[in-house]
Parts: sequence; C-alpha cells; structure tokens
Amino acid sequence: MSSIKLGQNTSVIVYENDKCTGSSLALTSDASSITTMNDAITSVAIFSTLETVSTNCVWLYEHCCFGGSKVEICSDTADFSSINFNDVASSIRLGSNVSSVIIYTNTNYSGTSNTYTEANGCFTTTGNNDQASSLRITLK
Ligand SMILES: [Ca+2]
Ligand SMILES: [Ca+2]
Repeated sequence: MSSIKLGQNTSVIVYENDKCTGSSLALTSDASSITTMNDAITSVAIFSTLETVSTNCVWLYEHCCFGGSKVEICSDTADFSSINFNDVASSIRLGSNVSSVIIYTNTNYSGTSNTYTEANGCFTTTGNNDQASSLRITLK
C-alpha cells in the first residue's frame, strides 16, 4: 500500500505489522504517496473524527487495534477493579492535552510500568497486555 483516501470524518493509523504493531503513521487526510511506509503497511486502525478522546483523558480498549469495549479515564486511577477493567486493556489512545500516561501492572501504581506518549495499538509490543491495573496521567 502506497496511498490512501479517507472517507468523511475518518482518520487512520497504519501499522507496519499485524494487529496494530510495529512502526506506525497517523493520517488525518488523503495521502497520495505514503513515502515513509511505502509497501510496509500490514494493518490499519480506522477512527471516526466525530468521536474523539476528551482533551484531558485517555481511552483504554479491551482488544488490540482499539477494539472491544473501552473505558475513558480522566484522572489517576489506583485500581482498575473500580472501573471493571482490571487486566483487560490491550490498546490506548490519548486526549490532545495528555502529555504521557504511565500504566502499571499492579494496583496502587506498582509493578512493572510502561509510559505512553501517543496511541499504542497493541500492548503485546510493550509486554503488559491484559495486565494493566492502575495508571497515572500527566497533562501538557
Ligand atoms: Ca485485552
Ligand atoms: Ca495486573
């Protein structure tokens, strides 16, 4: 794949590997020549621009490629059991004013931590798939 035409109110993130992993490129408009990832795209996540993450929040998704159920989190959360999402999260999107998110494998901001500064399509790439139990949000 070398070019893309987007429908109305659509944006995409294209990925080098399957299940939204590997190098990625976010596109919000038609691209007649995708030079940076020419013939290197294996999977695509499609979003509606009418439905965006709240500015200071993040969306966690049940599955890779931003699929399944999702929860919106807008402040530090010490125990995902409280939002019925413990050991479930597999991908994340960040609101426009979120600088970084630290996700921990255990409750109360303990265990292994992973920092995200942009959308991540599959936590298998960061080794914490289905392990997230708490998180901290830092705004810009
Ligand atoms: Ca999952
Ligand atoms: Ca956990």
